[in-house]
Amino acid sequence: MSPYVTMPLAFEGVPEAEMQGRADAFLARMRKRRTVRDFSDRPVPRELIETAVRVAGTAPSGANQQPWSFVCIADPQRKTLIREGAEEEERAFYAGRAGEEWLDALAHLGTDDKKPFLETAPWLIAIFAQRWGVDAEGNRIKHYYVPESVGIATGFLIAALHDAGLATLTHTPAPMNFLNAICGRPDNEKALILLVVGYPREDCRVPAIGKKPLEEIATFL
Ligand code: IYR
Repeated sequence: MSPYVTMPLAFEGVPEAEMQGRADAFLARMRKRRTVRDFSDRPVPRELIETAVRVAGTAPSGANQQPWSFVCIADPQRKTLIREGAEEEERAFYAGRAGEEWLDALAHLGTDDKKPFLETAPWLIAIFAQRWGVDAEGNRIKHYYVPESVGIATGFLIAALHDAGLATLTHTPAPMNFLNAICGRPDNEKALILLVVGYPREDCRVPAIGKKPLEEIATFL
């Protein structure tokens, strides 16, 4: 067990008169985020990706175990392998594995089993959850609240990439086991999300959908 050691909180407050303006500006910025499926091949500097992953790494996590691995892929050969693996799963999914109810729920998004963006977009970030940790002697270390922790970190990552001026797609080919071999990740890690990152293609269109209003998503007691 590690000892409990403290340090001063370097809390950077915001002057009260500026708080609502800051909150409104952040909302306006986040409202511009859209999930994109038509990517351009315009390159994105690695440093931008590194910075966004550093933001993800600031997320809170169960027991501060930070049970995540972000595999950032620009290598065209690996991207091709990922496209092949994903499209194989997606063909089965759209051909019936999903079931009618699920396919009905997706109809308004216009998705299908073709995933050319997995080769076109400059970066893929495969996000792995470390279901358990491994210590120096190879013993298993229990990890806590893993899906919650990785979900929060992924939210930070998507927000950081958007704020930097990039587009993303939260892609979830299922199952994603094929990613472990391509990304060289061990068995204790499970791929949760494949984030596609880049610029939208000039002629990119997105589904005409909106977000629920506050009244529908929040209750104040
Ligand atoms: N993984 C498939 C299907 C899919 C599922 C959900 I839930 C979505 O919101 C979107 C797509 C695909 O990527 O096409």
